[in-house]
Order: sequence, then C-alpha cells, then structure tokens
Amino acid sequence: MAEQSTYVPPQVWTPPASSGGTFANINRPVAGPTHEQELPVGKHPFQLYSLATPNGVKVTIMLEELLAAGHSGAEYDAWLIRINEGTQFSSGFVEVNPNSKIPALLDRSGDTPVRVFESGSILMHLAEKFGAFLPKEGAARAETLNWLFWQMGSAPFVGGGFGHFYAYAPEKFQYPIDRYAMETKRQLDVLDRQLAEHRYVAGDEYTIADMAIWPWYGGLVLGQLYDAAEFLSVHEYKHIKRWADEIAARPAVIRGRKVNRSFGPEQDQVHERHSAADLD
Ligand SMILES: N[C@@H](CCC(=O)N[C@@H](CS)C(=O)NCC(=O)O)C(=O)O
Repeated sequence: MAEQSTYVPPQVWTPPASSGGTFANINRPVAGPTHEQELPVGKHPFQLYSLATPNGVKVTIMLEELLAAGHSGAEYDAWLIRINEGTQFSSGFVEVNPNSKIPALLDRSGDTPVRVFESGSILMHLAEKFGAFLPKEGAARAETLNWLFWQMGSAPFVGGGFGHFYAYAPEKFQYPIDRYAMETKRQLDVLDRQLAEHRYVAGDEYTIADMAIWPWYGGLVLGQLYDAAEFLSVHEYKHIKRWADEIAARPAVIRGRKVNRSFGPEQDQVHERHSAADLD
C-alpha cells in the first residue's frame, strides 16, 4: 500500500514559499503579466512564440509539414520562449496568450493580426487556413477532431500527472505515481488498439491528430519522455511503436523537432527559425 501522508490541509490554502521540484520557481496562483516586455516580430506571416516541448513541437511540425507540402504562405518566424526564465509572463506574451503557456501564434497573414493559443486550436487554425491535414467533412473530419481533442484532454494526465510525479516532484510519492502510471498505460492501450487497425491515428490519412499525439505518446514509446520507457513497459505497445517510427522518419518532423529547442544534443538545437536555411 502507498505510504500515508502526514499533511493536513489548512482551512484556507496559501501558496508555499517554494513547493520544491523542477519548475517550482515559475508556479504562481495568479494570471497576468509580471513585467513589461514586447515580443519580437519578424517578416513572415506567422509569428510563433514557443519552446520545443511536446506541446511546442506539434506546431513546428505542422508548419514544416505545410511548407514541405508546398504551402509557401506558411512561412514563419519562431521565437524562443524560455519558460524557466518566466518569458511567458511578459506583457507581450500575455497579450498573445492570456494563459501564459507556449505555444502561442500570431497570424499576421490578414489585415488584422489574429492571436491563436492552445496547441490544438493552433493546429486547427492552420489546417483550416491551408486546407491541409484535416479532412474537409464527414466521418473522416469528425474522427480527426475526436483524436485531436482526445490528445488535448488526455495528455495533461501524462505530463502534469505522471511526468510531474515520476520525474519532476521533489520526492517520489507512490500514490500519485501509481495513479498516473495507471492512467498513462490505459491511454497508451487506447491508442495501441486504434493503431492496430489503422495506419494513422484517424485512419488512412496523416492528419493534425497524428501531429498532436506523436510528441506525447510517440515520445513515451520511443523513450524520449521522462526516461520512463522501461518503467511503463512501453514495448507492450507495438502498434504505437510502428506508427511512432514512421512519423519520426518524416523529414518535416525531423525539422520541426529542432525548432525552438534549447536542450538536448547541440546539433539538434535551432533556438530561432527565420528561414528554411536555419534548418538546412
Ligand atoms: N493545453 C496547452 C498546454 C500548454 C503548456 O502546458 N505549455 C507548457 C510547456 S509544455 C508551458 O508553457 N508551461 C509554462 C508555465 O506553465 O508557466 C496547449 O496544448 O497549448
């Protein structure tokens, strides 16, 4: 059985001086900007403010896929947001995303700039704008959106739940690790069963659902997230592995993963992207 906690919640919660663990220094119980600082703006129609976390790479993969498919209107400037330094709380960032989380996109392709935040919303916005990677109607469109929203609703249990308590919390607590490992494995099984019957997540076509799901669940199965492949026995998910390997080999995915990366092997880090040549 899990160890017993000695913590008794007080009548009214107040924030601790520090909760410990990775990212504790950027946690606040309030929203809004902490300081005045404008965001930089480049010359391309799309301005992306991001970092190459699983949520961030969804968008750089999409932009690179659009460019690879010949949509030259998808040219973008990608600016690095260092979330551990609090850039997401600058006044400029909060104007683009009041939720202070990467990725955030400014679409300057029309007369008036349009802000787009939440990675799922960004993927849909780009897919609809270019008529790509999202079937136009009917069952195929519904199925793509089913899986896109499945990812958006499910992955917080993997990242904020399992990943947080397994990799980032100041101590290893059995109760939350058991709870979120259970849910993470259940979700992996949901996906494995779907991929047993379909080449891509939503069917025969590669879509924004694959782009949203691959960085999280592909990342887990390829051993790229939380160093948890053995702990979660990811070898059990052979259909996810087959799919994850196929997506990982796509040239646009290889390019997109490098954009706004400020960690990992040096040769894979492209802090800012302003032209295709930055990735060549
Ligand atoms: N649901 C959001 C989640 C975004 C998110 O959690 N971003 C994290 C990095 S992966 C972040 O910016 N964290 C900074 C913070 O919490 O202050 C999305 O998909 O866009």
